[in-house]
Amino acid sequence: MGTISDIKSSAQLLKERVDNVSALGPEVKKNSGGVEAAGVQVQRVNASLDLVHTQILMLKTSVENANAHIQILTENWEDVNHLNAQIPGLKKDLDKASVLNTKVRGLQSSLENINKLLRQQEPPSKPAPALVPRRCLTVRTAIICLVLALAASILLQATLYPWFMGTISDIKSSAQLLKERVDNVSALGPEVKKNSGGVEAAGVQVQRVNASLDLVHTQILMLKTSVENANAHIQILTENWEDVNHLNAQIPGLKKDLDKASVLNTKVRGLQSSLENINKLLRQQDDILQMVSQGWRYFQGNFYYFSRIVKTWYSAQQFCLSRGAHLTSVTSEGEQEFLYKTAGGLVHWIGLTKAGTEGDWTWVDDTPFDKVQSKRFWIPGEPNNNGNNEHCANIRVSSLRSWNDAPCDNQFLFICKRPYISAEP
Ligand code: 2F8
Ligand code: CA
Repeated sequence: MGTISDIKSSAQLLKERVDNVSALGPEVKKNSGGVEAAGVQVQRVNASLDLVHTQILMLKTSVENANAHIQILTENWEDVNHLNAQIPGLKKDLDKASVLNTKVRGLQSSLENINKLLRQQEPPSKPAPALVPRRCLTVRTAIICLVLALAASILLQATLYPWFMGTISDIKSSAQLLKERVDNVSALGPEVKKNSGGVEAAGVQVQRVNASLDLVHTQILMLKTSVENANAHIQILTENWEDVNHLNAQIPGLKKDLDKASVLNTKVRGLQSSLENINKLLRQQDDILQMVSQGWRYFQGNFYYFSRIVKTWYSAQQFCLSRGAHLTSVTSEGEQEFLYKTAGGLVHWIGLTKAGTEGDWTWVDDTPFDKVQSKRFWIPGEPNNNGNNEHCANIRVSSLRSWNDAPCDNQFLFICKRPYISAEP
């Protein structure tokens, strides 16, 4: 019995472990589905990241181009600023040049006037020298002075003019250079505008990409959590599967033990069944003994009570009813034999009476009356309804053919019959 108990315990343990593993099956399936979905999502995220990476590279290139343009513009602006710084000096030089120019023009005008005067003062004919010696001296002095002034003017003009012209040329060159630089800067204006718009759009896209990356980061964290959960479950499952493998190794031995237990169980069940039958029979015997002790007789599944007092047919039936019985019916030759022999030749009422408009014979316990089969139990010549008042039947003699019809109000001994119904199914 100890071995069987051990086997049962082991089988129970095995069942619980298998149940645990089975219970985890849907969870594993679910997690497996989650991991697969996570894999698909990771692939999608990777594809998105590739796209984002490509966009970032393009943006980077755009930003580098913009930076290069900005660098060029910055340099040009520096040149412009440098030139702007020179403008006040150049303006001063221009003012000076303008003043000098005005002076030169004045000198030129004076020179032209002097020349004009000289041409007008030349004598058409030779004057007498003796008459105008002092006046001639004065004129000569004036001429010398004028010549000296003219020479000085020419000298000054010859000296200053190249410097003025050089300065003006420099100013013109600088102005031209400045103009070109300003033109370059103006030409770069739309490009700068365009690049500025591109940089702003790039900024917006970078913000969007950052938002997408935040979302992707959140999803990756969620996926990471799911994968960690799945791993934890897989760990548990792996441990359980190790237990299952260990238990599986014990199964052949357990099966042999179970076969032995099964054989023993069959034998025990047989013994139990026999024991139950014995108990049932004992209980039936006890019931029968109890009825017999109260004056009942047992025959083929029925108890019979043979009265010791006489009663009319109806009163006898009432008595039987009070004992859970009826006046007896007779349905077989064996029963008939049992009844007439036990009656011992004394007249006993039985449960046969006329009923209905036709007055057919009827069993009082509702057993169907078989007229043909019952013919053999009547005393020859009976039932004769003697005196036209015989509507109840009795066993009159100790013989197979023992029935006689008699007046129901006559008092005779009687026989009750009660089927034996076991208290158990
Ligand atoms: O001879 C048969 C005849 O015998 C008796 O009557 C004289 C019976 N009467 C009683 O038992 C009361 C008849 O029933 C029976 O038929
Ligand atoms: Ca009769």
